[in-house]
Amino acid sequence: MIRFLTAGESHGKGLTVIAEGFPSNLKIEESYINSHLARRQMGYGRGGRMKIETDTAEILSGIRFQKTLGSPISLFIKNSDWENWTDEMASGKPKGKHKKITVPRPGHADLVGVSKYDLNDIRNSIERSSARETAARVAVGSIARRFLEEFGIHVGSYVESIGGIYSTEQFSEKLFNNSLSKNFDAWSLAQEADASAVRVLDKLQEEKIIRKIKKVKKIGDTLGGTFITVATGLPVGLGSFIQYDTKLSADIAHVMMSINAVKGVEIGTGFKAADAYGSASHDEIVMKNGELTRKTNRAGGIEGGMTTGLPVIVRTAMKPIATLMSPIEAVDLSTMKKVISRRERSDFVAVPACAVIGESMLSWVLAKAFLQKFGGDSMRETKDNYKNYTTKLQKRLSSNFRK
Ligand code: EPS
Repeated sequence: MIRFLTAGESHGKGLTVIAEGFPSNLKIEESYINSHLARRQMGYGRGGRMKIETDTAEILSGIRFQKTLGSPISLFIKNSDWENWTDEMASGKPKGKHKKITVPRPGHADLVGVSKYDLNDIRNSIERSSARETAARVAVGSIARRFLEEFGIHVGSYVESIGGIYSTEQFSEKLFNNSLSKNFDAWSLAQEADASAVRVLDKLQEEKIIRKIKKVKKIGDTLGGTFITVATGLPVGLGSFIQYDTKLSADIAHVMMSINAVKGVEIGTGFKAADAYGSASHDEIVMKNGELTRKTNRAGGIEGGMTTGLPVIVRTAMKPIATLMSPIEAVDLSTMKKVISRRERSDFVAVPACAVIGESMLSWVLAKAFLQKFGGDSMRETKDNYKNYTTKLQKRLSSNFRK
């Protein structure tokens, strides 16, 4: 069983993450983790903070000579911006007078945060609710990703839309139609997306989106969007139908919804399937080259809460960033009078980054389900268990049902 915990404030010294439960002897390098942290920082439409930070993870424990020890892995990501906040974010006595934030931003955790935690400065709520925390999730997700790679499982994503601008090409339809070659791997999809400034797969769409972001920047507004996360190379049967909390689909929805600003998740054709006939919604079972497979993958690789062996496909919706430069109504808590909401440095669009965070969270739940099924204290043991199950699967199935 793997688990992780993150700690850290947006403008504190940095972010810490502790992960536990990975088998020993998994090869991993700091540079690998950092390459994914850099991907999270990309994307046209980010704010000033990304110019200050070059996120890198320092390994504090759990890894020796580029291999996991089986002990808790702890990572530290320094906040370069901390230097500008040493007085404002001091853990000791405040130095002199400091200005409290009294106007909550609609759409952010500000108002509910100060109400719930009995705080007298909105800064105390902003710091932990900030999406800065997702850097720690990408760092820890990259360990899960490295683990999955050892089994030929790859995770990738692309941005489907920003501000309602979609491609005329239906890339997701291609995924659902299972028209991809067996060698298709989700990482190549991610690399294709990484080559775009907004992580889309269509040049014309990219141009339109950049034009819209430029416009939005000018008027001080923000945009949201949708992205598709894909995992390939999965074995049949991760997750289970036994209990509500063992279904992999539920775990996927949980981790995706846990990402800041995410408001919707679909697996496979999702909400569209609700409008279609059953005969046009399910994936017919066929024999192909002596193997059981499906004609389509509308289920998005999950049936009964378990992996079918086809790519897992998840669509996620991110709402527009809640910090606006343009006016939006709020109440100043120091006077309880109407005001126009406060300005604060932020991103204009963070959908490309959100997609990378989505990859990290999907990697995490898949690695968790994988280790729940195959276990193992060392990579050798996990690999033996995996091989034993996967090589005998088809044979076992046909001998069980032979007349
Ligand atoms: C972010 C760091 C934050 C924001 C952004 C994402 O840094 P700062 O507040 O210093 O500008 O840029 O956070 C949000 C959009 C948010 O709503 O909290 C990061 O590291 O990704």
